[in-house]
Amino acid sequence: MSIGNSVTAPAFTSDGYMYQPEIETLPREQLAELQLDRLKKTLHHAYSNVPHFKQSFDDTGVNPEELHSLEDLAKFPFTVKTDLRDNYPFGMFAVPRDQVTRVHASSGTTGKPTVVGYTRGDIDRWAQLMARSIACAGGVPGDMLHNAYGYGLFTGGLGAHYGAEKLGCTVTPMSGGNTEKQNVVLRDFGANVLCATPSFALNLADHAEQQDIDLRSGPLRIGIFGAEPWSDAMRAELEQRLDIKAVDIYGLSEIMGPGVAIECVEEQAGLHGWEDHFLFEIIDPETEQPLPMGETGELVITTLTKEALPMIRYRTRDITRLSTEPCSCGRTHVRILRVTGRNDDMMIIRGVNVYPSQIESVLVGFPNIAPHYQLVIRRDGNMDTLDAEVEANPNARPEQYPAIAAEVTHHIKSMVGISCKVSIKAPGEIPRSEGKAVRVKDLR
Ligand code: DLL
Repeated sequence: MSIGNSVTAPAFTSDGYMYQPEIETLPREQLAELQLDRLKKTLHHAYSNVPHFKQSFDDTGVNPEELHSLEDLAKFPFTVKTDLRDNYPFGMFAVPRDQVTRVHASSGTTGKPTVVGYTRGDIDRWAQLMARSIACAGGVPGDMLHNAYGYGLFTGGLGAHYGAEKLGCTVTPMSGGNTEKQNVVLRDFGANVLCATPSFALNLADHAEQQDIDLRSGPLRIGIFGAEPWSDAMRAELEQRLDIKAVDIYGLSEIMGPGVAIECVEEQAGLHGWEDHFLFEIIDPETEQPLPMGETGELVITTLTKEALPMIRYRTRDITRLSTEPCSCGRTHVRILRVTGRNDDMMIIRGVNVYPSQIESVLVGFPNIAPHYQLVIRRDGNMDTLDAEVEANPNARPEQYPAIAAEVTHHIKSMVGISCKVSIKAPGEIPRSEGKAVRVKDLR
């Protein structure tokens, strides 16, 4: 397939409907053959069309021609989040901008977001993978699906939406927020499937009780929860309070969005990572060497079918381990065990990714504020809250503090997208570091 004048994209088939049990249960050797074929195409595509990849491959002394086995991928350089920032906004795209059907964005480590793009084919494959994921969670065509993932630059809303439509569900595009209205709609529309962050789902359950809405006795069967870490204890609580099966879904914008991996409803024990579209590795984050199957480390993902934004060995910063133990559902695709944390300082507050450095870059713009701050994360009921304690500049008068706090709150909301309670402290009140500054206190 030829895209534009000089750019060639590999012809990844975009076969109509999603549910392809033969792909999901393909013997692992055949899966590996498919991966190798697609990996070769992806490396060529990235090297020929993205200056960043040409440069980084050349600097490392590797060439796509030198990849003969999946193991050879370990010779290729990693891609990290700052590579996207350095090529902001569209410099990592492997197709001309006018071939990009949609963009999304996630938090960058500074004020600049990380921009990702999709061709029409990418959007179609994403919808298929999300449809496959919903089916893996137990959703069926005809289900009423209430989508409480945020619509907008975040990939959650539209990602789940297109997949649900592809599967043949009736979608309620609720987006986030409006807790009480959500519960009324959930009940009145008779949702069978709820897509939300787990913390928001718990919040919905809390409010339902206060609203005297009984979600347990309705037709709700399945919760598809992700975008933030959660635990088996939370699963048990959600399943009990909503009378559902709750499954974990994983994804990240740089790779695609939701639908990179999901638990099957049969076992609910580890997320099947869709290996016909992605290649998963675990590395030791210190030595950066691949670790054997089963060991815990950082998840690294290579895309195998992305046209607009191929990603080679993307360091997710997510800590987990993989398993190829057979699953009772019959799917052969690798299982990614629960992502329990990250090895960088990204916080996830009510499903929104936030780096302390993003807040800092807002604070430095204010003349009345000193460069001393602390972020405190608490759990209020089932929702996370973020407080910023910020020190005033000695020139600011105490009677000005409330106005400064209001202005900073407003800027953080509009620049970072998170509601954060700001309190202004007198000079000297924020504890000074005796080494590495402790910017974040997580009291959850
Ligand atoms: O959170 C995509 C998504 C939307 C996934 C809806 C699932 C459902 P980003 O905003 O780019 O994309 O954030 C990606 O969120 O690297 C993890 O640190 C974290 N994350 C996502 N899913 C899970 C999960 C979406 N199930 C980052 N468990 C990732 C733990 C998760 N962490």
